[in-house]
Amino acid sequence: MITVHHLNNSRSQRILWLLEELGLPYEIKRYQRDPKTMLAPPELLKVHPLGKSPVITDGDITVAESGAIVEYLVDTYGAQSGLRPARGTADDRRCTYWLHFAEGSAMPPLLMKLIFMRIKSTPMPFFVKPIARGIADKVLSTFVDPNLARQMAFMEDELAPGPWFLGEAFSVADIQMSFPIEAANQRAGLSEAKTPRLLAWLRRAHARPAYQRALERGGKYDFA
Ligand SMILES: N[C@@H](CCC(=O)N[C@@H](CS)C(=O)NCC(=O)O)C(=O)O
Repeated sequence: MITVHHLNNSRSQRILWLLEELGLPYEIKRYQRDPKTMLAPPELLKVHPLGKSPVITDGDITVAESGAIVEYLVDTYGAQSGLRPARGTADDRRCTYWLHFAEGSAMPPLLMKLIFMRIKSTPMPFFVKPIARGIADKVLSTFVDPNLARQMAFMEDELAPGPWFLGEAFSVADIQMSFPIEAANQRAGLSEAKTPRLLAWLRRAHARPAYQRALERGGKYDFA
């Protein structure tokens, strides 16, 4: 039996989605974020030394890191699913690109956005506030926001052939890309004016029955 070590309101939601798309049986072991720090509880350290989610266990195999989990599940159980193109093809190279892009390129500026926005609203002594805010604004305006804008424009262009990241075929690339696009929608503001394809992609993804089933099983998810 596959066990998903699922942190509430987190990236592990997309692993539940993939499992639902694959129609595989699985169980969920739930972990709750600390409401103040938003960090994972220490019990997750018993599953993997980094104590982050998602992690899955499948018998005596433990797999961490969303992209690696997605590859493990689709390669082990999804040969007939059509969710990953045949290896060595142009579509496969494109799929692998998005599997890596999601965490390697898309998430870092989105995480920086979250952190620097939080710094601006964190309670602190009044005389430190203008300095902290000044630094946060500078990092946001000179580095984070321009990178996010370029990245969102890139993803928007890549969806032109649409409707999915590989064109006609829905794939694990879409599942892996769901978290950065949901986070971009929340933190950087997708809009009909600038990113209509990303918004339409998000609506299509969220309308999939497997996505809905994963939401029901996963519990409250603020990104949907
Ligand atoms: N690149 C990793 C990121 C893992 C990660 O940062 N997960 C977050 C949840 S979205 C987490 O566990 N946060 C809680 C913490 O850092 O304590 C992946 O894709 O699996």
